[in-house]
Amino acid sequence: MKPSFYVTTPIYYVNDVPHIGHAYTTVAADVLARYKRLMGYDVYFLTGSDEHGQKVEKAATTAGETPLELADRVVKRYQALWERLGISNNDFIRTTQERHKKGVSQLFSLIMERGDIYLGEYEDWYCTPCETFWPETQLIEDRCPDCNRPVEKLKEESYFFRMSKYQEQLLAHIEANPDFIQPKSKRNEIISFVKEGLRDLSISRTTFSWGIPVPGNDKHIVYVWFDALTNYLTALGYPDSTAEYGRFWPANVHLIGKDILRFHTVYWPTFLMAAGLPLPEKVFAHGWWTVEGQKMSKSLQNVVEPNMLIDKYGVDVVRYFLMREVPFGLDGDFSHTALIQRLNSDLANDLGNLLSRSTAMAVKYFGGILPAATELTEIDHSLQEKTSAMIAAVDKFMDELAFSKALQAIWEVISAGNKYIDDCAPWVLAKDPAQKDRLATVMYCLLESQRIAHCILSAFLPATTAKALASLGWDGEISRESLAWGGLQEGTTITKAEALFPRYEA
Ligand code: ME8
Repeated sequence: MKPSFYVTTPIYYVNDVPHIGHAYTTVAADVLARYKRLMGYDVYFLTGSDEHGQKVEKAATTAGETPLELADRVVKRYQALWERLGISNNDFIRTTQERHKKGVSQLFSLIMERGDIYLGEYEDWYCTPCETFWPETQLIEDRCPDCNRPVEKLKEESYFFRMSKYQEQLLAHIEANPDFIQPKSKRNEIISFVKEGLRDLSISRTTFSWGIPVPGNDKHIVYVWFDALTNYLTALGYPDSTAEYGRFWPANVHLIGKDILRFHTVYWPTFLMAAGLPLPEKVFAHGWWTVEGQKMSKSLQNVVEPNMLIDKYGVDVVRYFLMREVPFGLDGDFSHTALIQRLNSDLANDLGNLLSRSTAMAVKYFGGILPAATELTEIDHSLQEKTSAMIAAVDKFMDELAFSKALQAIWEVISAGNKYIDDCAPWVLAKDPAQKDRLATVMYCLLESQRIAHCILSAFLPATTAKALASLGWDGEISRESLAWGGLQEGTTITKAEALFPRYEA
């Protein structure tokens, strides 16, 4: 039986439309899901939308819609974008779905029955026009940080989660599982935060109504983060003991942005501990994208819209740029100049050019019929070994979610291919009939190395590699086995590849 692998993205708020930041996490999860599938895993890849809460309620009021009308409209934009980006999610969960609401009520009740949710009073600074509570530390000169109006101390009845009780257990878990929070810098940040002391957490609201009612007391709405985090369980069918739940929980990795690390590594694990459920294996927080050096924001009108990028450059260029430009875990900056540089140099010059040169030679010298390799010389062995070593390197990097390094490892083989052509000079061999066998071996090694590179690259650039593999005459299944040297068979039809990536001239 195949091993299982469960990867998730955050569920995105529907009060915003998708931008490059949302695309980033989702593409990363997709690359990982595709890679694991090709390596023989049974993958469950989940994404979705976070549709409850005050922010969505307010956005709907502003737009003159009901919250559900707003959600129905915006969720389509996410789903359409994921389709364009080639996202291969197995499921898309919306928190307004019955399956989700049922699971959230059940989890809330369960934790309450086990004694870790209690009714108490919440007291903090309240901004009436904004209907928002603020902790003292967030006030700006004693006023609301959003609207700058005066705030008042207010008490509200609230359900609390006994988070304080889990402080030591959580610390022990983080200590015992060094990979639970990644990258390491983020792990240290959370350890310090937990060590400062965990307070009980208010997990219900009475100041608005768009959400899931607290079981048995519908004056209260379940706190939006309790609601949202539970999606990772409800998508698998929780609370029912479905086959998916049994097979895929606990998740192998929650991919998130660093903005929501605390929710995923303090709140979520303690909720699960209180419910007696297993914790996810890993939470990986990636960095933040700025745009041309500035924070992305509606007011600066610099929000990078992924559809526009796809129209302008093509889907795989966007996927490649996001995964290659910035080491996963660090902050990065988006600029058209940097993207065009990657496109022209890595994709058009290196990858695309190698394939078109090689396939053109196969057509020219062998009528497009792949010859057999005869005896491999040192230079051929070296290309073969580089290709095989790349597979192992990529596997290690993918395990560390080092997407950029994985791509660099693949590009070493691409560069080696380009150098191999220059060193072997097939055009010289072609002039000498006595070198026919040598030329055949060179052609074989050159094309076989690229077949393997494109097979593994299919996790990153699925549309491009499908074209490349077609021109290499490879219609086999892309799997772990297909990464072994020797897959291309003598007699295979090779067709000259069109430029995979036209150069972009600004
Ligand atoms: O936080 N750079 O939803 P959200 C990189 N609904 N990634 C970015 C980004 C940027 N500039 N901006 C956004 C929520 N992201 C909750 C999540 S999960 C149970 C609930 C990405 O729509 C990144 O993945 O605000 C971040 O964590 C996520 O979008 C936040 O999306």
